[in-house]
Amino acid sequence: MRPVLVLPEDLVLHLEGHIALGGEPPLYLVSRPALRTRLARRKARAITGDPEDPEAYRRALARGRGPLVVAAPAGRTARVAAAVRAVLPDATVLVVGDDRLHVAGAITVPWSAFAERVLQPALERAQERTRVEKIRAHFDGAARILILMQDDPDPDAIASALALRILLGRNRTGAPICTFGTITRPENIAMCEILDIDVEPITTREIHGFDRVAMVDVQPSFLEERFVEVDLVIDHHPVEEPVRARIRDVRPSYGATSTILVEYLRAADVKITQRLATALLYGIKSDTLGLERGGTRADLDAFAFLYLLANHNALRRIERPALGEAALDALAAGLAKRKIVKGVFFAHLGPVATADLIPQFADFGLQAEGVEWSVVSGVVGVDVHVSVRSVGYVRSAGDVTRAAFGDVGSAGGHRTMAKAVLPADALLASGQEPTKGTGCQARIVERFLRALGANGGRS
Ligand SMILES: [Mn+2]
Repeated sequence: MRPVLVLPEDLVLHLEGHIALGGEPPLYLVSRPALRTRLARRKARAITGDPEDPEAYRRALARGRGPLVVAAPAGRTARVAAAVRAVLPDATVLVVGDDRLHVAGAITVPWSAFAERVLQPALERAQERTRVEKIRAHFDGAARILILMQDDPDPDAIASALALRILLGRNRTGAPICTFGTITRPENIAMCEILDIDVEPITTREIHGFDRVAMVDVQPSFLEERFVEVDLVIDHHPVEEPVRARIRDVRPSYGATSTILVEYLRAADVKITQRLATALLYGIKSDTLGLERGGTRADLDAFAFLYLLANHNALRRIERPALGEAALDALAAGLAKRKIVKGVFFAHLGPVATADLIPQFADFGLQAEGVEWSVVSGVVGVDVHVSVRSVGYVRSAGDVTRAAFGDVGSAGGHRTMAKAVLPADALLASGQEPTKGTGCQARIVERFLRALGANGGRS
């Protein structure tokens, strides 16, 4: 299985011994003595011979069993590769040549791959670097920088804010991470606690205490507050109104703002700590539903890069918030009274202390054997919350949920996840028959199955 690399002569000239295959320096077979001398000067092992002559390979093999690099004279690459295949039928052969090159039994690398895989990424990286330099220059010398997120910041915003602060070389005093609202989702609160990220509330008045304003994962027009001047906007949401900022980087094709920040950090050679990697990985994961929704090649690259650096124990603790006694009781009761009808898992949790228990349990419901849908409900104050999950290859969860509950309250969602919030009174009174004896769950089962239709929601 000796590896043999067939390269055009002039490329070998440029590489000058910079090839190590599997850590082993290769033996070069070249036809021109001048090239052999040049390689020898670089301490590379080289022999001369006609690369289409079997005798040359016999001599090469006599020098050991390591990898072989064959320098093919101009225009003879394909013939040389074919000769290698004939003399060494067991060898792994790789040929570099023009885009039409095809050699049976060999792997070919076309010249265009050099542009695509080497030049293009390097060019993109260089561009990101220039962008980072421009941003740093603009924020340089500012005493206090405001890093602002949306009103109920999500993991993508929080991670992006932290990354920007680090990119600018600031700390929590010099560049606080702020919101006009508060963080509500338990996972997001857990993220800040476990990763020690401080998110501070801010009022419109306090904005004047800052020299520069940067927004991440949000655009000025999305906020009610009006800004005289925004210095920087980094976001991936579609642009609704022209973004008014000194520097803007809005990439609607990206699945997460965190991905943009990862590209910045990598281009600027900023060390990404385990804590920052964990935050950014969670940011991309939650915004793209684990790369299932809206994730692009860029998100995938950033994800793979962060995956190796992140703390997966911390991530697990963030994604699965601790359940208290009351939550466990609600889940036990819901599980005991579950109903599985026509491939739909139904569970009603009754009054719950935190609304997020409902979607969490809905995810779990999908694991029941033979189930394609999970519909979990619970009472939050005067409302009934319904979380719907589907396996994905059935009708859109958003459509079915809207059809089932849209006339009673707000309902909607996307392909595999949907939600409805219904006033409990209206839900109970909404049946055509007298509602006596039928509680929330009966109404939900009846409505959902009707909306799903006779074929169980198969599209
Ligand atoms: Mn986002």
